[in-house]
Amino acid sequence: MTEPTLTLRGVAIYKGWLSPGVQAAMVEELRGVVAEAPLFAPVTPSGKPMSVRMTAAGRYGWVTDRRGYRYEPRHPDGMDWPAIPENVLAIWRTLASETRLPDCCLVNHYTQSAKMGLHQDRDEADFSWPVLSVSLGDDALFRIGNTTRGGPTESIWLNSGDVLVMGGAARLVYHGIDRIRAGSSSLLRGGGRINLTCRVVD
Ligand code: MD6
Ligand code: FE
Repeated sequence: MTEPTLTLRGVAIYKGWLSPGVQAAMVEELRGVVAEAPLFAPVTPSGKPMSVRMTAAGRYGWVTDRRGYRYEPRHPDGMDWPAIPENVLAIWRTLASETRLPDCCLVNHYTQSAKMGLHQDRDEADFSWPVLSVSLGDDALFRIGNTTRGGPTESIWLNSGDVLVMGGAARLVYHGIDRIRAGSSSLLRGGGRINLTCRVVD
């Protein structure tokens, strides 16, 4: 059994899980993903532009636009989503499940001013599967709340190479990114942060 470095409100956090070499290899794999399925600027159902840019890999990608939040089998430009990178699947097998692989690896790109409001990941069919996330590049202040809106929250800085698993009673906790520490990592040419979230969708 692999023990997390710490558990915050039921969220398992594996600090420094990925070596610098694996992080660099993953960035190369992600360059391939983005070359096939370009980052796009999503809009919330109410019409508000999000500050992150997004793409995905796997059988499904998570998208949002005026028609709502949902999983789609194709990129908004019409192409299939690329395969989930092997280095990402390897982390999933070790920390999430060996019996089922994720259907979606959502890729979020943050510039220095980007953030993500408190939300639940709840567009999947079966919440018994965990969501696994990987942080690459600049540090991010991650906030974790409760399974209902409101109430106290706690925050932790996520660094490049950290992996987090949201499962069990913590599967539906509210969470978000308050800010990015620009220039804190040299992993990504041009700076910024990439967050990957892997999910079983249907
Ligand atoms: C981020 N993460 O780290 C945003 N969702 O940029 C998420 O929204 C997230 O880290 C579900 C599970 C783990 C996560
Ligand atoms: Fe999330």
